[in-house]
Amino acid sequence: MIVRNLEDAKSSERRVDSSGWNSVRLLLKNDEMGFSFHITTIYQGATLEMHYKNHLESVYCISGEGEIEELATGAVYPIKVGTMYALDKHDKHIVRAKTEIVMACVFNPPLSGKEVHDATGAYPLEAEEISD
Ligand code: 9YT
Repeated sequence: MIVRNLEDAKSSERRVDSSGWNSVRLLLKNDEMGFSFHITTIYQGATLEMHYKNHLESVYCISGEGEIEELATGAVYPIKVGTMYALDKHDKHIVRAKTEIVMACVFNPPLSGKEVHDATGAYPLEAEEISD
């Protein structure tokens, strides 16, 4: 069994900081679950364009408010507490955070640890591992 606590993980290597967001990676590839599980905070006012070409992601909004735009269609969906979105077609998208947003995120295949977005808004398939 694997048991971890978000508050402990926040002050460990599991916390990754990037422009407009941070991600605390509670489960990673080396946990051998077949997915990774993160608690992501997007800062108020952030606009993030992403395109996970190598991963599928589902996201659940725990707190905060914003919107997601599906770039292929121009459709805009509100994000509020209880909203789930799944990027089942590796959908290119923009998240806009009206307030700070806290989200639970699952990635398949799992992230290794230290990934941040590249110039195309994607994560690489392989990255440096966190090994605690
Ligand atoms: C909502 C979103 O995808 N933000 C970027 C961070 C990502 N979810 C992660 O690495 O946890």
